[in-house]
Amino acid sequence: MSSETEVELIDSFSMLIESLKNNGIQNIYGIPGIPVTALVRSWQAEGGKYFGCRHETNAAMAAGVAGYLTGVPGVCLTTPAPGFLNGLAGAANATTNGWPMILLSGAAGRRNTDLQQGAFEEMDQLNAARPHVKAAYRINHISDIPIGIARAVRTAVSGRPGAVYVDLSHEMLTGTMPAAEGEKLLFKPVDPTPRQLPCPNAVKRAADLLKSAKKPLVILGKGAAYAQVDSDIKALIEDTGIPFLPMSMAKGLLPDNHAQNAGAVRSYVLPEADVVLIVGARLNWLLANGQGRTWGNQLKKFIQIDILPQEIDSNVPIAAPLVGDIASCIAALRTALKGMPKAPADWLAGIAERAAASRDKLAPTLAVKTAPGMMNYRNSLGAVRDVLAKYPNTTLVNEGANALDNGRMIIDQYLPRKRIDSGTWGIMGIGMGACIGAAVVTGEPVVAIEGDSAFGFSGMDVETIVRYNLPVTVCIMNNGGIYKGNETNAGGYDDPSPTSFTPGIRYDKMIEAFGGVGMNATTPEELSSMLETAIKSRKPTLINVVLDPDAGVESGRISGLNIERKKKAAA
Ligand code: FYN
Ligand code: ADP
Ligand code: MG
Repeated sequence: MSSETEVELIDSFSMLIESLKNNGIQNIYGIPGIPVTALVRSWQAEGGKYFGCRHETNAAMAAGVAGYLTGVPGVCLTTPAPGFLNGLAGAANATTNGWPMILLSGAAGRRNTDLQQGAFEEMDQLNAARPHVKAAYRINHISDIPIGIARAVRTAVSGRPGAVYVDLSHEMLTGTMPAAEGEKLLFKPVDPTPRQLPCPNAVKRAADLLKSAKKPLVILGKGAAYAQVDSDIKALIEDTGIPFLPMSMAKGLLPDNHAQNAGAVRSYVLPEADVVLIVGARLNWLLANGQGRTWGNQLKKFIQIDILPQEIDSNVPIAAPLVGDIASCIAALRTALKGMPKAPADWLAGIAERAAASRDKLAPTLAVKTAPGMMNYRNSLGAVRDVLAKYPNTTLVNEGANALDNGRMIIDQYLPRKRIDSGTWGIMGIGMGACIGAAVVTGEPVVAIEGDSAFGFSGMDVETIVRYNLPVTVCIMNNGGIYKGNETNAGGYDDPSPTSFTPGIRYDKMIEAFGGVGMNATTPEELSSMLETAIKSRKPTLINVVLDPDAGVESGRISGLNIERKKKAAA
């Protein structure tokens, strides 16, 4: 006869769920399957919100965007092997963009995996993830879950944010322990995103340099938007009277119609400026690596605010590095600049005059009339711009080549963190994931301006948008191809060209199949009224925007990065 008494157990699912909640995680994006299906059910049963997507990359993109917008890591949960690899693409994108997210994945048993014995969905995921994320951890035992999740969150949000991969080993997922012992291990981490104060000497050096400038310029990057110190950044810029140039996702940190915005004269201010204060932006390809013709072929005196010490001097020498978190650096700099005279008035006046001329030049191209079904990027996006100006709370998601470049130039932003785009890598495939993440965390309307090619990478997740009834309007800029829709096969035979799609696709029928609202716009007037109806309705809507197949240019504004075939050289 046994004299055993029963002990209450806690399982790994409960430990994971409680640990995520202790770290402020409210939403999970993913796709269930072996071995994590029951984990997802349990998460919902315990009151967690779950957004089931149709492709893991889109779920991971949603998580990355949610992390960017809130500062709390977005969480994506995948199944092993290919599911994990699909999610890893989104995690890598989040890391490259400096966005906090956590990719959790179920994994096959370690015994089989490490001996390569061929388990179901066997893959060495930890090592596959490592080069593409800020850190990769594996939790092997149920008792390590609280520390493992806290470690993942702290790594994702502190310093330069990024994605963290957490391998949920089979051994851990099947584990249990006495409930009383497990509960004792659960904890809420203290201050996961600590302030990192800049050194006073560095602040003085930066302030002195800025005071000496004749033609100062501030460049705002998405790090500045992420930092959520909008009013301090605005005050620094307005108090000093220095013109600012927003990187694409920093548009709206100060409104695009601000008198000091130099965005419409980018190619004038970059070479002209003498001292450039960079706030949360990198001197990568998007800023011509800080050198060359874009910068007037001269080394600028750069002041760079960044939380990552090794970002400094990554491309060109930085005269005044200011390493710390943006909130602390801006506060310290404002104190050090107290009483500084405003930036020279002729510099600002020259910029304002040229910017007005650029805007005046652009305006008539936005109002051009075209035959029905023959819109171009200018008049279609001009219509979008005018509608969105009435709904500044709307998040704009924007990807493509011409759709991206024209969208960035034409559509004004009025509020911070309301523009999400192809980002640091300049990639396609962010679209529906970004819409889902933004709609979930903001609760406000989202409008996606998608190249028809760009949309293809994530299009199936329109169904997710419909299923969760998210207030998303997707506009497909449909010219029937990549860059253009009218290219012919260079070989002269019958197959389509590499950049062509089926002509005349009705993408609006796709969302109708899922139960959403489809619309087909052939003129700017139609587009304008359909878009406004869609935003107001908050119903999942897709507008097929019919463009001239000849609209667009190869590679958009970055055609210089493309490689052409070379057959002849000057003798
Ligand atoms: C900007 N501009 C304007 C305005 N805003 N003119 C009038 N009115 C307004 N409101 C002008 C601006 O001064 C530039 O002209 C031009 O419009 C374009 O502005 P942008 O986009 O700021 O400048 P540019 O040179 O294109 O910017 C470089 C860049 C950017 C690399 C930062 O192109 C970018 O973010 N690209 C991402 C591309 C990408 O990821 N593509 C996806 C892959 S496509 P000038 O001053 O005359 O130059 C795969 O093939
Ligand atoms: P953009 O593409 O808009 O130019 P990047 O993503 O290249 O912007 O640069 C953002 C920079 O901001 C990164 O170098 C990152 O380390 C930095 N950063 C992000 N958050 C903070 C923060 N809170 N404090 C300081 N720097 C930050
Ligand atoms: Mg196209």
